[in-house]
Amino acid sequence: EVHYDAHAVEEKWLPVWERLDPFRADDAAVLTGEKPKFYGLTMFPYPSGDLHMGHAEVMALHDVLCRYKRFRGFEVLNPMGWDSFGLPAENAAIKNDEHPATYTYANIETQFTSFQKYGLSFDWSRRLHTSDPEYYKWTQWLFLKLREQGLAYRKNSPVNWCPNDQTVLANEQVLADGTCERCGAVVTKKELTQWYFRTTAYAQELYDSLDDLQDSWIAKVVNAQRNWIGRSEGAHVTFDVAGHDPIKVFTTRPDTLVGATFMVVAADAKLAQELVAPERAQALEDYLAEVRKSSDIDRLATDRPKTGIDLGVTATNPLTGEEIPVWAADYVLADYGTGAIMAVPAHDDRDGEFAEKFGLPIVPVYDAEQPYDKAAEVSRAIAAIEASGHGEGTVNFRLRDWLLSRQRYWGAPIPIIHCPVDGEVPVPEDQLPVELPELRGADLKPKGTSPLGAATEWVNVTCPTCGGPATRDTDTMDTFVDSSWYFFRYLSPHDSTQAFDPALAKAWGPVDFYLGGSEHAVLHLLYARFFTKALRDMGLIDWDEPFSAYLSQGTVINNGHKMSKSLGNGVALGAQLDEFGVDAVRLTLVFASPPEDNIDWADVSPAGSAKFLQRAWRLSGDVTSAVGVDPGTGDAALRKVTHKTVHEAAQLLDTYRFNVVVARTMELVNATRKAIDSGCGPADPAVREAAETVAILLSLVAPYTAEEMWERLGHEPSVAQAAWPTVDPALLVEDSVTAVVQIQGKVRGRLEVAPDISEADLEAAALADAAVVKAIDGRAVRKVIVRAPKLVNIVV
Ligand code: ANZ
Repeated sequence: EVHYDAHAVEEKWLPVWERLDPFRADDAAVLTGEKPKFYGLTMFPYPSGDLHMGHAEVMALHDVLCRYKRFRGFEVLNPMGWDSFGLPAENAAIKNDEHPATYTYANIETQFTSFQKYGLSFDWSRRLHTSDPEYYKWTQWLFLKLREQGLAYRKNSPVNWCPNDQTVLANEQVLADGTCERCGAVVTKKELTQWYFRTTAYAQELYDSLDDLQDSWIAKVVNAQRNWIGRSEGAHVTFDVAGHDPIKVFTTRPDTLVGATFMVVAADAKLAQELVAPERAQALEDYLAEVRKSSDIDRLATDRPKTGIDLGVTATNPLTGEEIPVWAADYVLADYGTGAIMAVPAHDDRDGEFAEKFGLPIVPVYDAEQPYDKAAEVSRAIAAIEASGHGEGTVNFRLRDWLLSRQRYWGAPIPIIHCPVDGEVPVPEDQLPVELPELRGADLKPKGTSPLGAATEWVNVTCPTCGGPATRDTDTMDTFVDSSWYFFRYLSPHDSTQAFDPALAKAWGPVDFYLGGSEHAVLHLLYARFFTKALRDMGLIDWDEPFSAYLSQGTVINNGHKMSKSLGNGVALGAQLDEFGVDAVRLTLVFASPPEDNIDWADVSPAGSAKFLQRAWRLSGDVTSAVGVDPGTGDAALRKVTHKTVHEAAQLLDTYRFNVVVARTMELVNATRKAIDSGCGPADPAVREAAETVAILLSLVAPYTAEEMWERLGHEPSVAQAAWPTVDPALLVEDSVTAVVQIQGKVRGRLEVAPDISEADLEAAALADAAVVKAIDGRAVRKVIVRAPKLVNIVV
């Protein structure tokens, strides 16, 4: 028996595939409508190190679907590139004392080689890197377009500041425990002038259109998006203050207005400074110094002792007319709602604790023990408040604008020039890209201002408007900006005249299936959705959502734990590939579990996968060595298994149950082996049909083995270009089904019957069955209920 050498097979087919290039996506076929399109996208990697087990998993899973869609007649676009700007490269570069570009592009080459060896069906002609000037030129262009629309602006505000990375962080990059997503340091606040994207302009639509994604996106991600956007219905209510503008609050419980016995303003909101009585100003100052030390998460924690100070002013409760004190505290956040609340200590826990601590009055509005129709009462309260002219019903979102400025080097420069005369001036389009200055040998260590400030020649420019001396903006963009639109750039990655071709976007968009890690479930997806809606409103595309279907894969773990250096349980992808071969590793990852579940590497067997692949491969040898032997007549039982497998595989693939497809393929291999060894023999045409089907199904997961089988079966490469097997419906019909016979509701017998048996025949067969006769035991049959072909119910 010839042994199948995985590594030799890999080396044999790689150059063939490169020559055949079967995965290049044909724009013309889609533009003309000649073929239906399928745009499959999987998240592109950061070029930090070589590919790892997580990449291997997501890429293997995604490849199954893309290869399948190609078989089904779709023109498939499956591109890959690198998210190559950002902190990981910059930090590694600082550590190794080299330029981020050196590190980045060396890693990209390493990863590219690994990707190729891994046998994925990417269209490499569309490869892109977000750190290439030909890419970030258009990132900068998009920034300017958004600014033109009023969707990019600068403001001075307290920002999340990582004292370790010395950089600003978006809210999304601060973990639930108030630490930096990247380095774990406790995040503090700092006042800075920063660039923002106005994501809040789309809050309502970003929230509402989740309804349309409900069925095609994995549920937990839809929920994560909903929670992040955080839609609350309620009312704005205004409270008059003598000698001052009224205080406006956002409340979800306008029905409790009569119980609002005091107000609380965020201690760090401007409003607190404006309201405070002169004799309380110093107290506020002292309190504020304390508040600045704590994170938003701490401030909102319910179990935290309440702190605050009386601002020495009062406001009028518009419903009771009573004068109520106004306090400042840290449990009210400056940038949520209006930064001020009406406190209802009887019905809100935090207000309650605050009132107890400071001896403020507590007035119940209703008896919490009694039934209370909250929704109705809220509507009624809103109507009353509106009638009184003290406010109106409103919707509030937790979503904040997206802070995109970074004081780091390795990112796309913000294409703005600051002129003492003309203010903010956009870099003219024909001067894009604003290329990063090389800064060789410069100190990139974070200092709180951008290292680009040191590039004097680069910074000092003439103002495009007045020609006077001006300076470039020295901040770079958050890398999430780069990845918010990369799926557009894949459509024409080398187009030097535009970010993307609207005709191609119309033809290929939106992305039909997106697979990626759940760590990007909130941020990246939300930002890509925001960009898409903004581009639509600029008239550049005609669709509303970027990703029609979204799935996040599970994690590859080991011995029940996330792979980590400290646990020493990491599994190196390279070593696995060396030991078992690409196909065995891919098959193991796809077979291990449904795509969304974690895979414990301790529970799977790449050696078992390799063995199975050998078994499958041997079928092709048996078929060809049988040439010259008398052909059979087409073993009916095997043909049925084959056709049923293809039929089921299609349904399973359409619903992403890739692991079950592998299981069915294994069953088909077993059935074929049995037919060869102890059935119709290898020369029977049914065996060839089965072996060819195995090759096609296997090509979704184990392309090398499949290609090798396909060749041995006498076909030209590539199996990826083969036709998907046509299912003969006649072969799907079951020969028999099991009918259950019940007596007094208890199962007393089972019969194998024809699926189209008549009710009368089934009844007769049931009453004649020996087990049933015995169970009836001579009693009179009073009634027989027949549901052909599955059930007979006998009452005695
Ligand atoms: C009075 C009231 C009575 C409230 C009651 C709640 C219960 P969500 O659902 O998260 O939107 N609030 C408003 N602005 C705030 C801020 N900047 N910082 C902290 N808390 C703030 O929550 C809205 C509710 O949270 C609002 O409704 C307000 O308290 C509080 F029995 O008003 B409520």
